Amino acid sequence: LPKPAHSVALIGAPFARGQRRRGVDRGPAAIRNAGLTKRLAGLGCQVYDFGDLSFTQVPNDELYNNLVKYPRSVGLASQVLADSVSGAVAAGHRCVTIGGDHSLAVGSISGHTRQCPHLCVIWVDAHADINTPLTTQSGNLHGQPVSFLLRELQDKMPMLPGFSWLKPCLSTSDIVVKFDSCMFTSETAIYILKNYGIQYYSMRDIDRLGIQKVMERTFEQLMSRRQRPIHLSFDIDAFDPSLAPATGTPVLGGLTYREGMYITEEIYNTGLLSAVDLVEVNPLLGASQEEVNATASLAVDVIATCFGQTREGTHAVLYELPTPS
Ligand code: 4U7
Ligand code: MN
Ligand code: MN
Ligand code: MN
Repeated sequence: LPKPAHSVALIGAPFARGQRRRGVDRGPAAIRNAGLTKRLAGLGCQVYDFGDLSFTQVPNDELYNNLVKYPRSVGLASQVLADSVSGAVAAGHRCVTIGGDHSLAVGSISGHTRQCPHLCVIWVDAHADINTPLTTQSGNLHGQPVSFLLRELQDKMPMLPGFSWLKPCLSTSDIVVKFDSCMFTSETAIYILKNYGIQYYSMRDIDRLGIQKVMERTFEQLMSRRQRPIHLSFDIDAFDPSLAPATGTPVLGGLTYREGMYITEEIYNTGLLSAVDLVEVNPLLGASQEEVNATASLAVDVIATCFGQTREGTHAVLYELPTPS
């Protein structure tokens, strides 16, 4: 039987203060322009577009530790998003958050856990985003959201201004990270993932095991004891830059289109997807309009596949082949 049609809340989060490059706050508009609502409606979803959140710039938002940027603005943005996601899920919708940079996941995931405390997280990204404010090299908070969410890391986390509202809401066993362990930027991430026993799959693991095995093992770990709502946090830079060029921190050797679609098809097939973030589309970073369009339409494909779009295509059930008269 076809799965019940979803009622889907769409939340635009035009936020860029988790990183340095201008333009990622225009991600929501680019993704909407690529036809997201129409595609979801075409899949039988009832779409409730909550519009774009308005994020106020906190004045005198000084660096933390002379390095971490815009902590108060980032903390406030996630606080606002948390309320919005919590409200949408409480109203019975699946929740789609379109970004904006990945610091927003602090808000979307913590807000989601208010309604679904036993949720699990699948993090798909070129990066593990698990730096702490004390290990970050860049000072950009879009590289740190996971560390704010994990209970086990809290003794390593300083109290950042703007984050006093946040309670860590995940255990290390509640999350599986798929990322490209590119040697330049991920040694700290690898250390943290290993040290805390966080399950992760690198692109090399995907090469060795294949995406089907990786997904099977992911669900085995996250769902073995019981079925639980899934929060998918998808950074468009998980894809190879040839597919998603308009993004701020591209990494060579990312997901193929087929791997990306397989991940989201499998998540749809569980029937347990409860919220998805699609972040880091930056329309100012495409070398051409074609590159921007390709990145935005890939983002739409990812989200549509989370809600039932299949590569076999969908056809009317009572389709009748025309016959020559
Ligand atoms: B994104 C980085 F060092 N790890 O901390 C950092 F490579 O949300 C990149 O995944 C973080 O795009 C990328 O700044 C954050 C860097
Ligand atoms: Mn990310
Ligand atoms: Mn990334
Ligand atoms: Mn990025």
